[in-house]
Amino acid sequence: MQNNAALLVVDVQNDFCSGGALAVPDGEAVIPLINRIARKFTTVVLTQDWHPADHTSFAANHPGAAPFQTVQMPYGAQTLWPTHCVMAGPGAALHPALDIPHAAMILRKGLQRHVDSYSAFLEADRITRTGLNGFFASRGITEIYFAGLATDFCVAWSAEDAQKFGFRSTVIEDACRAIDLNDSLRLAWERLTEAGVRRVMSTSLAR
Ligand code: VGL
Ligand code: ZN
Repeated sequence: MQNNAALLVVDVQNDFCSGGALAVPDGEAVIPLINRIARKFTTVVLTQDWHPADHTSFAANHPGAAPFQTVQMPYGAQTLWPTHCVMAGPGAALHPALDIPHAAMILRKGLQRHVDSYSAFLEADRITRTGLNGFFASRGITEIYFAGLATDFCVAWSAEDAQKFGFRSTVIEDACRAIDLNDSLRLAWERLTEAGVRRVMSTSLAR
């Protein structure tokens, strides 16, 4: 892979894998594949969903609400989730089988109590930047490949934002798994295609 291309490995954390608080079906299946793909890239960044225990995306913090319900936040609709990826807790840790020693950075997102952040670039208020855009830009990265969990939430939002920030963005489909809530996977691919994000299988990646 060219040195202007980076890999973003999204939220491969215990809570999104089997036995986790918000387990993505077959989530851990992406790990061996991601470990192999990562070796093709000089620049790899990992993300961690990283919430305070009182985060407003947790159904438990809305009296009477249940997980997977939708509520209105000042920035728009917000799905309520089971309590997951509580900062520094075991569920928030990267999955122990993830093996990417040359990852340059780990970016944490979703730290603000009142704002969720599926995207690794822009929080859900669509204003607050994480700084990742600057990290990639200052290293001369122009292309970003995406893998991880979940296809239809954090991967999709990150890839769409990356494309909007001017990076040529590609989702590696077989290196992701989806939550697929209320048709969210189909809608995510529709949005990604509309935004100009490319979709490939890992077998088509150059060495
Ligand atoms: C995610 C729901 C809530 C994700 C994070 O990583 O896709 N999904 N928080
Ligand atoms: Zn989250």
